[in-house]
Amino acid sequence: MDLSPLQKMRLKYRPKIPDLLRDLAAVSLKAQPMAKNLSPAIQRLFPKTFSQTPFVLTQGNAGKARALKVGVVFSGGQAAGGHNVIGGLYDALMKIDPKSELIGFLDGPSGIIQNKKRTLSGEEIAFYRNQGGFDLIGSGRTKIEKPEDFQAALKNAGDFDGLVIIGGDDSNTNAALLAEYFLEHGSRTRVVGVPKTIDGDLRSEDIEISFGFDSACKTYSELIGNIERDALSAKKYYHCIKLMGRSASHIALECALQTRPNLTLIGEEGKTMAQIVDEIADLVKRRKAAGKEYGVILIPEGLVEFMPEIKKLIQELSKGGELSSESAAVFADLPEKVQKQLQLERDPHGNVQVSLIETELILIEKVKKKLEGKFNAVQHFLGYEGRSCLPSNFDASYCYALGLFTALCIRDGLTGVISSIQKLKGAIEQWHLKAVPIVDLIHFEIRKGKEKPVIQKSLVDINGKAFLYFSRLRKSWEVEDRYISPGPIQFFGEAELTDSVPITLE
Ligand code: FBP
Repeated sequence: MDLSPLQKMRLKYRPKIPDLLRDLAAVSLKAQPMAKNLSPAIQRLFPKTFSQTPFVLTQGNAGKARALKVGVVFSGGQAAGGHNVIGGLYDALMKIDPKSELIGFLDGPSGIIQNKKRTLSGEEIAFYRNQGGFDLIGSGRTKIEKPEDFQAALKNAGDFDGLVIIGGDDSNTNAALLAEYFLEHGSRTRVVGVPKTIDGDLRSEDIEISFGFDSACKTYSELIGNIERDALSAKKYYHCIKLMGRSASHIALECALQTRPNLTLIGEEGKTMAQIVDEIADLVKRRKAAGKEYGVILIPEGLVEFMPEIKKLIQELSKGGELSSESAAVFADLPEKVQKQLQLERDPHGNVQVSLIETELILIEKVKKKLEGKFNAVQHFLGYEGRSCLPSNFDASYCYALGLFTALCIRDGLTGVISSIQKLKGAIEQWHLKAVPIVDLIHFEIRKGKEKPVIQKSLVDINGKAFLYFSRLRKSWEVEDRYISPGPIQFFGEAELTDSVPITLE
């Protein structure tokens, strides 16, 4: 791949780092004892790791270090900043002991199962610093699931000091299961997860945000702002923009706050399809009465699984057999291509492939019918274009610090934990670093008809600060055009422009 002048300049960017990560030999991880109340089922599944406490990074001599052999894998969808996690890992390992080795497993978890790997050199990594994508080692969605997958992982990575899994909720569930398996089989390999996903749904009290969310939302907001300006200029279309973000509507909420479209649907509000169609039709009528036959509507891709009519239909379709009379009626009334999209295979983790379902088309067709054709809509999907952009300064620094910290978790012998950085909206120098036991985030869910342990997805909290702030403002954006066009991610200039954090984090 050749680099543009901007990409070349970004290679030289030095991410800011928290004060605690300046001298790695002068800090160490300290246990933070806490009362735990995990279900017996979790305790049975994770007998070796369920009692793990969180650890926080504090000043204090780390003791004698030795060379470490560490594997790293990208798992799942791309998210800007991943290469900086690898850069941070590599730099920390070299500081711990220059004889350390960082090994990249290729093309996702299948690389661990099939033993496809290569040692990463400093020169090679230098070419990927502050760049988007995961192409240094590739990514994939294979799930380490079958007994033979775990055996292969033990064979191929069981003599390492650490294995770093950079992934979302499903991949970090895998990290917890692998950590347990390695311990059970006497392996010294520590498994540490890194919270990645543009979806922003890997959140908890301890994980403020996953990396990639900021850059993706900034990229989408730039494009939404451009579309708003176009709508305001031409005054002839309703732009219906589906936004990536499986299940949770965090991306739609963040982009709405950044761009102020006329309507943003939030799946977690739990509206039915009929209610949503009425809401859009009513908006169109009210704007027409104000002389406006254009507008911008944001639709989260996960909405399709929140609308009860479609949710039920998807469930019945995936069970096979005959549809109930209600579902059959809903199905018959959908555009033919959406009917096919609803029947696509699930991904290896059992998720409905919502990015391939044209939810915006379902709504456009229904609103058109209701308004007797008087809805001049243009369909958009903003998805993959936000996952591999040049990372924002926030994601570049966040990811670099995650990489440095993850190396320390391995150096200090932690396993079955996920790296977490806290106080992210404050000064980077003051960020807190914590290793959170993954088992604490796990619960049971039905996937592909079976009960499975998974990290609970964090949805938009409709009683939370961010949503309440949005819901106070949104009425005033409906008929009046209060659009904001934030422009592209900025890398040079005032800190206010270059170093902003997501609004929903604030
Ligand atoms: P992760 O959960 O792996 O980070 O992926 C998230 C995501 O980008 C979703 O927003 C989207 O629905 C899905 O991946 C698309 O999957 P694929 O890349 O397999 O088409």
